[in-house]
Amino acid sequence: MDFWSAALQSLPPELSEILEATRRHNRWRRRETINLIASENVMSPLAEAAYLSDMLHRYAEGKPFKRYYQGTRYIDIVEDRVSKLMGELLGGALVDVRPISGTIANAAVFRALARCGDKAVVPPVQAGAHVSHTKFGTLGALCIEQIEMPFDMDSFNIDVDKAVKLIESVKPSFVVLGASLYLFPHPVKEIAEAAHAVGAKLVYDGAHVLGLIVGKRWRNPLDHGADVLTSSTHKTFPGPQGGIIATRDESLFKDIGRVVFPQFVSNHHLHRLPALAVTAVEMKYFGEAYADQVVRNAKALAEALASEGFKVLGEQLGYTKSHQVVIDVRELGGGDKAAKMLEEANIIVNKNLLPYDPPDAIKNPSGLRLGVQEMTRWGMKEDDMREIAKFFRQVLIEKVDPAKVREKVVEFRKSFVKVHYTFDVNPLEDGKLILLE
Ligand code: DSN
Repeated sequence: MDFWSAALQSLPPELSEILEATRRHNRWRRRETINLIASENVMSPLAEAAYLSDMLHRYAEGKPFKRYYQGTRYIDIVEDRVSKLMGELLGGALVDVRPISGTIANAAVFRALARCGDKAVVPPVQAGAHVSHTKFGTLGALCIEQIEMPFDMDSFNIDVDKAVKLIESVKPSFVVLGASLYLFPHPVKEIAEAAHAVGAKLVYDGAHVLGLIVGKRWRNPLDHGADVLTSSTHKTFPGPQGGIIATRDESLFKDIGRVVFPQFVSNHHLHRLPALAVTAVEMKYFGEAYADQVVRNAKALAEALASEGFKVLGEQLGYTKSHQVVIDVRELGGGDKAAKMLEEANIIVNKNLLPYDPPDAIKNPSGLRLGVQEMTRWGMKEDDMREIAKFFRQVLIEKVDPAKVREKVVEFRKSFVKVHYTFDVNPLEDGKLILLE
């Protein structure tokens, strides 16, 4: 009997059930599924090892070297260095690494830029605005009015002329660009000029594309007029779950920092920081190769899905320039049914509203959103994307029994067990500690 099975037998049943479910999750999601959730990724074994440090027990309110607690001398070094590393990756920026998520980063920036009753112009929800950009989420909680920018279906992008006119007439406190459904870069320069002309700031939510920005395969919004970049650190940027705020404006950085703490974080979950530092250094050395393969894989998957008979959005524009591919499965029963069928075959995706869906289609929207960043980290290339497209066809078009496709998916996945674009150092013995094997 292996260590794990013996340990489970000696534990109370309620605990062994939870730990067994955790072990099964690990095996299933890391070894047996094709994960195409566009907002997820995996850290390297080195980053995972760094994540499991004593810092996860400690407190360090405040900023490095100016704390409200004793015992932080090494935490200060890590936080100071990782902020600088992230700033370098963004072409020179001041970076606050304390937000514990992208939503908290947005909350702090929105609060620093606007008071209750002010207005914000944001992308439309169906075209990918994150929930924190909306009246249902953070904007609503801060009582800032949400005003949606017009979207142009032909360019699959913000309608620049109409958005500029809207900003001129609304005179918001800030404008948000960046999205969660995101195929082509938003017009940062034009919208920044319009925002600045009415005294508004431009906030760019780069959560989905941070890894592509630092890998130089997506425009850095700070180079094109955005005043501040918010992001999570675990989507295309393959770090621990968490958030950052970056800006080149020293005075804005100070104003935002005074809101981050004490208004939106007290302690900031310190164990993220060494893992974020490892990921930042990995991205410094391997980020361009990784980001390059991500965008190649996304394009290859889009083209392959189109040739397998799927309606892939963005065809006139080359399908995608990001890590995402979007398909319309309305005629195949809708996004809800399609996502569940794919899960039966161990292919994990999420259903998604499309820009032309009515907002109340949220339970069964037309679309599926696919992201290739995690499978790229596991070493997949363009040919593998073509195999994945065949699995999609078998499940959703040919209606092959998903259990039969699942067997093929599990077999296919066996070739991809090592995280790429990282150093050849593996303190976890190929994930054994994490997998609890
Ligand atoms: N809602 C997440 C997503 O895009 O999947 C981001 O927080």
